[in-house]
Amino acid sequence: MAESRMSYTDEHLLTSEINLTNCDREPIHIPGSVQPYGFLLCLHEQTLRIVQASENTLALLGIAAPDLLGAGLEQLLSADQVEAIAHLYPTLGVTPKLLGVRLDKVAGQPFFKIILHRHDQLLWAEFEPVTDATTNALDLGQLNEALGQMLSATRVLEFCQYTVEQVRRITGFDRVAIYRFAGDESGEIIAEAKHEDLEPWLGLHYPATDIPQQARAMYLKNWLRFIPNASYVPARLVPANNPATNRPPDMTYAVLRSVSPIHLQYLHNMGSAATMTISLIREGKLWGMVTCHHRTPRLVGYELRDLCQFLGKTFSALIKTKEQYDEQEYQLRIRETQVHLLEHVSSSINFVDGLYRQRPTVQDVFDCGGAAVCFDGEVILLGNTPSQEQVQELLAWLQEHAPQEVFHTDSYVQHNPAGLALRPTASGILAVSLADAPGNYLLWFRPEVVQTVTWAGQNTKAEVLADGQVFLSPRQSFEAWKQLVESTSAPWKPMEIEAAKEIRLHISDVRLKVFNELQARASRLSQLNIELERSNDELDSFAYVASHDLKEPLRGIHNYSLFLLEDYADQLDAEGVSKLQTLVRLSQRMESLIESLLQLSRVGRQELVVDVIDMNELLIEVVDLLAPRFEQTNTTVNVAHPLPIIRGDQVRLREVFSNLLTNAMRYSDRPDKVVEVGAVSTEEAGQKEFVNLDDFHVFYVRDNGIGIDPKHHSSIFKLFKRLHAQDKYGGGTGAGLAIVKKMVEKHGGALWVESIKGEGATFYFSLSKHL
Ligand code: BLA
Repeated sequence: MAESRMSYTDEHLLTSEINLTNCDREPIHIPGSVQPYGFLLCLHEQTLRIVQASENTLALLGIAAPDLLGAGLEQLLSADQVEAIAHLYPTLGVTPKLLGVRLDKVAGQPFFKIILHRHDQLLWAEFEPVTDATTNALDLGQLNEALGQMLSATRVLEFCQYTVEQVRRITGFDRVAIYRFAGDESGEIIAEAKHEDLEPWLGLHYPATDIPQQARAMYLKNWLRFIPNASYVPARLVPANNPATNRPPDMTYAVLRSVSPIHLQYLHNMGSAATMTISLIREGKLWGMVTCHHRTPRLVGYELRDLCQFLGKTFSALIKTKEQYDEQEYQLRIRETQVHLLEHVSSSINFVDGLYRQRPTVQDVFDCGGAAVCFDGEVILLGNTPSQEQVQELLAWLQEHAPQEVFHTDSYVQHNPAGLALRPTASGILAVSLADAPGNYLLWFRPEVVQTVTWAGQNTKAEVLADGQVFLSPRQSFEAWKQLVESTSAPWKPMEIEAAKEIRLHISDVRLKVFNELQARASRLSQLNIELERSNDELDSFAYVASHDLKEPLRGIHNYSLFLLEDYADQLDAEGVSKLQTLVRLSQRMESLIESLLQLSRVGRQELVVDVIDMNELLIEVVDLLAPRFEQTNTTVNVAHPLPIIRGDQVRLREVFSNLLTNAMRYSDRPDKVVEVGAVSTEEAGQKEFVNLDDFHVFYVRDNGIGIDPKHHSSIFKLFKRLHAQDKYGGGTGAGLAIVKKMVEKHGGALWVESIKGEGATFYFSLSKHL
């Protein structure tokens, strides 16, 4: 074999030089020999003369290879058969075409299948004998059944299981398995159908090196690799080089291509005498392989292999949808758990409780070993996790080095050497920060893959070959792989990271809601408190006034005066009657005082009915309503239109204006009373210290009346506060301004006065713009 590669030693390695570290460089596409269960003829592409033949033609045909060189196919085939090949020839490429032939011209085994393809300037004719030993039954019914079952699967594992069962049923191999590659190209047996005597391989992992790169590349081009007898003696090509190119021909597409000796040794170690491997390809990448093994040599006919290849291609076309189904299912599971979890979070008084006190907990959301809820200095551990102390250290590290909202790694030790101690439980970490407050995190942990993987042949000893080289054994492979994946967990899927982000958002939403609610409650409470205080004040005054000053005398005065007027009027003089009448009037006045009180308490209790109000219209209405009294008192009312359109309670604001206007009209001695109404402009506001006009509308009612001494400016808004004799200036109850004040306050505003005694007064009130 070495001889056949003489001219290639510069570029390629010799078989004797191949070891564990350099298998990727073994030139397996140019082995210069074939597996001897068939023979190979390489014909010159143009002349169609045989330029190379495998040396086993002698064994299979009784003709020595050198004797075939220079001849055409007519040496072996009938004219019809040659004609048939000539017919196929123009359509030939790397995809093989099959021709069944009976070699009448030669002695020995008469039935052959010729597998034809064109590649590397040669026409390749590979002859496979069809013997009694060939498993060749091609049954369309079987195919139908196989496909039917495969198509009925929805999930990846189910699909794989059906596939291995069907391939085993069709081919009769002792063991049929599906070997799926991981991101690092190591692999795992995820489905298996086997003879009951065999040890199961299901779940075993093998390193990437077990199928070197160049072999993988070849299995992408060539969907089926068949080794019917792993203890064969290779049959060399004669001559070794293609005379036209002076190098060994590229056997990538040759089914008889001889196998790497190192792989044959591997098969031997596995106890396998025959294998057939079907590529499973997803979107141009080798997704996995169906590997078939037999304990004894096993010849599977070309058509049956073709059928298996067909199943492989069908599998390849469908695997994406099955994976998508699994992904969606996992996503759905995540979603469902997420929803339940968040329900707990929302319904718990303390949201942290919702994260771990009942199932599903945070840990249940993802496939992970454990989780931790870290909040306000407390760390709650769930499942398999690092210790409290270690998690605290991790939190400190996260705060310093991973300030982003979501941090994930499948190898924490690569970020922080101290992570080495955490690797059994937390090689992989997914962390979401919960709040601005430092140290608040949700953490998910994934263990080191090495801890979870069953390694093929983990316990077998390394073999030392005769030449002293340590032969790769599964044990060696494990060590090599272990170094590669040490401290690494299964990766976090993008959908998991997304879900973690969502959980984070939901939680902060919930917390925000709770916070807002608390705030709203707090402000409602403080509002209530203020109102309570106010109404307490008023209630106090009311209780006092009502019980001592009003209620008792009212009852007595009213009853007695009525009684006297009715029964003793004729016994009294005019003055007496008048006094009694005054008493009755007084009691009536008391009644109106009580009425005002009630009105005030109503204003305090009732909610505003907020509407959009055009203040221009509202004032026109108010002024219209009061017009007769204005006329009587010779009062001119000027409204400085335009007034703004605002939000507020129509009825209340009408009362506000009506009250203020009535006051303005009343408290004046002037014959020409003028009242001005308007809204404070930005300009005016700028000149004085006004409330912020961005948040408030400010209105004023200005009169040219008697004015108010500044010392009374705050007391005039108190209940029943009168500055003047009761019957002076129209004799109100003294509740008006208190009621106005209350209404304005209900609108989120304030009422105040600016005035100098004798020079008129301006009442201002503000109304919130955010009602
Ligand atoms: C090829 N290695 C292969 C193939 C498989 C495996 C399936 C395809 C050829 C075939 O059908 O046998 C590996 N087979 C497995 C694994 C399982 C299995 C993992 O059934 C699991 C149950 N192999 C090594 C190392 C080297 C190596 C260290 O373990 C290199 C030094 C080489 N493997 C190697 C080579 C081939 C190969 C060169 C290509 C064989 C060929 O097609 O010529």
